[in-house]
Amino acid sequence: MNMISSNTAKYLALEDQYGAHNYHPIPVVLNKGEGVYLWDVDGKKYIDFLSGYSAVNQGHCHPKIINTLIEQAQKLTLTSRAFHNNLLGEYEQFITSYFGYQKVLPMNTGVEGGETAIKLARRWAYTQKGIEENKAKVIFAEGNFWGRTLAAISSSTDPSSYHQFGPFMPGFELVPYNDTIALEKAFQDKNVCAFMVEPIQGEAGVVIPDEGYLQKVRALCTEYNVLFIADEIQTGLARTGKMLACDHEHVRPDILILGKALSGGVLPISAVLADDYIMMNIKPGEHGSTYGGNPLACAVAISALTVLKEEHMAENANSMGQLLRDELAKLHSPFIKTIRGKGLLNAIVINHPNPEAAWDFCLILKEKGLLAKPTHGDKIRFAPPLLITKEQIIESVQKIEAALQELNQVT
Ligand code: IF1
Repeated sequence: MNMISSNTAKYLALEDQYGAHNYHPIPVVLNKGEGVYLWDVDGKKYIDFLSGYSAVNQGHCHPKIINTLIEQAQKLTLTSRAFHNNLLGEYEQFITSYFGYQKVLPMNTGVEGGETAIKLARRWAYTQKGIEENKAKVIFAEGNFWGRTLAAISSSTDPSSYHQFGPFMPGFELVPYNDTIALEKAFQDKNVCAFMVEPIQGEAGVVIPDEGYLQKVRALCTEYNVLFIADEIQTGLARTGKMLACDHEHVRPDILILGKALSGGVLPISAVLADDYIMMNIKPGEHGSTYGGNPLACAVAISALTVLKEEHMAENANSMGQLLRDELAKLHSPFIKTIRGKGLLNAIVINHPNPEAAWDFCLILKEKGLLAKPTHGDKIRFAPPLLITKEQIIESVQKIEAALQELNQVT
């Protein structure tokens, strides 16, 4: 089932010997990407159903984004924030008007965006809400994932994220996801300053809350003067069929965190957006990062955001996602327990006595020319780039169907 060429094995051996073993990747070595396609070192072609965990929404090596990267890279890549550069202000104006916020704080990785949002919330708590210093609390939802830093894992309910990395960040509390009764109860504590939540939980296996959940979160945050922080790092940027997943319920978070596809998969770019009453409480020299707001990132982000709208990727994600779910349902496979998703953020839950079945299924999919990877055991994320066509969806489902027929024989 899982044939690995000697060429591929050579690359795997290098990583095994010289690299930390902090991942367990699908055994494929890729060296070229274009649109929805990836190629491995043996020239085999694949359809990408992971999209770099939603960092490659615009498709691999999108020509407009790559041309922007090349052009800017030959001019100026980094000034640090010790000085100004000609692109930061233009980018800040572009992205704040694109999403409708007064200010943006540019960072690099998604988790830095999360850390920044929490620092902004705590600072607002002490300077505006009047919470006693070092007493501010932030509420998170069970099943959340917002990165790998010590603060991020301090809010995690997944032992593989936090086990043996303690001690943990104080002032973080948890409520069940999709439960506004528990959330309102937590808001009775006057020291609560923010609720940080993913509109759809990605890592948990594409967990979609009830219709109206986000509207209730918005109303409760307003009622109790608690900041609504939306982590749209994975769900944002057209992935769920709207520019933001919050747009499905027409809610506006107080703090919006973006990352991943903000660069189209070209380099790490994140952004935290908020209005002045939140953003202006951090004074010069109190937060930042070496690469935050670098001119190369500014140019690439403008291009990546422009492409999303120019190529109507949210609309395509909406229609292609519905087609994918409909075609998967038609398979009536006994091995698929659940099909769920919004736009092109989807997952199937594998129904099989063998706990390794989802992994084995992804190995068979690889042989059929489709790349996906399980999350949390039995769930497999199906999240191709947002420019996927109807023909490519049909081709993908044919590969999935063939793999399902083979699953029976191998596990
Ligand atoms: C890994 C998971 C996905 C995220 C949300 C913040 C971040 C992420 C909703 C942090 C990052 C990545 C991290 C990467 C794999 C991937 C992932 F499986 F880990 F959980 F997508 F679901 N908020 N998710 O999904 O952004 O700092 O990584 O730029 O750590 O293995 P980052």
